[in-house]
Amino acid sequence: MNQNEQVDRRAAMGAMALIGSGLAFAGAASAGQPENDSFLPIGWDAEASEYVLPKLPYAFDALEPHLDAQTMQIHHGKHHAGYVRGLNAALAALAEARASGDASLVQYWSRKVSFHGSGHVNHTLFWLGMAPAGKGGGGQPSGPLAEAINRDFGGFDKFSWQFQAAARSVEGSGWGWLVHEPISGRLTVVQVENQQKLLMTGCVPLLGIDVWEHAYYLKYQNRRADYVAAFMNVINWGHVQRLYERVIG
Ligand code: MN3
Repeated sequence: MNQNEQVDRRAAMGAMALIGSGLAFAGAASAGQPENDSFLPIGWDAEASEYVLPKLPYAFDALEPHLDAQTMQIHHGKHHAGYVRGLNAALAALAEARASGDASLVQYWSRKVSFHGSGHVNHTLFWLGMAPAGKGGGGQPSGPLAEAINRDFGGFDKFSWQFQAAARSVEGSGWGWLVHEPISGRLTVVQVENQQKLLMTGCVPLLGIDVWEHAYYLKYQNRRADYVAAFMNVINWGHVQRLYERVIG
């Protein structure tokens, strides 16, 4: 890898930090630590200096019946893998575009880096935000996260309604997210279109639900609301709590 590519990768990582994913890369920086300490293993191979598809933290069928095995397999192995490939390719193309001095090409590939990079981070957080129902998945949060949810939403049920309503009503493809807004220090729910549009700069993503049709269509067809309701049964609140506690320090 030449120096330009290194600079571009650093710039891309900086750009993603700006859209609220800086926390995720804290996990990448601690890759040398024991595996169980790597609480956000974003797929990054430091030796090859490229992004890689992280392994799912459970079997493809572990989230049945809420999320079916075939959807999980295709979503992880094809869609998420596609964002990883797209990100690596876009970064290489961006370096070439900059070297060529063509500003419109630089803009084009910057958009691709933003889209695929966000896709990679979003999906990593999505997998980690789930666990088998009754075995780490479902229920309600506790500790500081529960207190913050009570403070900022008026209780878990009101949060749950807001989160599901946001996810259900995304126009087209996108995500519903629970985020920490660092200026006010409050939690809020936001919609994201595609992989990154509408995201407020600086917000730190804590829990996301993918509402692209590829996330649910095989099992739920057009019934997005049923998929969103089912997702509530597999939320890994332990993971979200650890993430939140690290964010608020
Ligand atoms: Mn997806």
